[in-house]
Amino acid sequence: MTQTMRLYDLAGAEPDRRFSPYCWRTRLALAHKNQTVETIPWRFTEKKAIAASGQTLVPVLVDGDQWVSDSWTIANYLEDKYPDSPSLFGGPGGRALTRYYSNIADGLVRAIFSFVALDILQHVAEQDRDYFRESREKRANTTLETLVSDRDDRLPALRASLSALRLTLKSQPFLAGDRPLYADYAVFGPFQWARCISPFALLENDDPIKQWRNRLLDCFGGLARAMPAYDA
Ligand SMILES: N[C@@H](CCC(=O)N[C@@H](CS)C(=O)NCC(=O)O)C(=O)O
Repeated sequence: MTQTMRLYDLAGAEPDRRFSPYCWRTRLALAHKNQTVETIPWRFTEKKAIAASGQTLVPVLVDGDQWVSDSWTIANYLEDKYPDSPSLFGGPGGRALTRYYSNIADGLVRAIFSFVALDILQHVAEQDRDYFRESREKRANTTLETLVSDRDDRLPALRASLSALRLTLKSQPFLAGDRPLYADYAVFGPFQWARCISPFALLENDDPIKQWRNRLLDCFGGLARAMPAYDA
């Protein structure tokens, strides 16, 4: 009998508040591949639980005796291991192009962090609070409070920086065309992360990016909509 896959998935103080931009890509990739997965709520400081993956970050997928980490590696693993399920990339050219989208999405995580960093702190589990503050303040070289303090002033520049994404989604429902592929899930991750932990409205309601985000919230029976989140 095949075992259900397990996914270590970043959770906040509430076990259902799943807020990793990288884990969200993987959740949607698994759904796209029609794979059933048991998600395990994981906190930043629970490094021992994922030690078998040989690194310290989530997502970590456990498929039988295989431990796979890193969202891009996981997407490629799923594509290669389950070739009969719907493709995440739409062929070799799509796979190569999707690497670029995945990297763009990583950049978006870094950009959005400076808007929502303090909101994340409000939601991380008690045992993670000191670790989160110390590690992120060291990385940002400032306090979380200072980092977000001018976010209203910086918002127009963030929105303007998304113009290529906006223009694309103005003319087609998904980055991959009529139906989403992994490129959509990768870029969706940072927006889903933000709405899961912050009431701050990164996007205007009539922004084609927000409308695309909402379409992705509806995919797979509303999988990404079902979690605790803000309506930002
Ligand atoms: N390149 C990795 C990045 C994963 C990552 O940064 N995960 C964060 C959660 S969003 C994490 O596990 N952080 C643990 C820590 O900071 O100690 C991927 O794409 O999966």
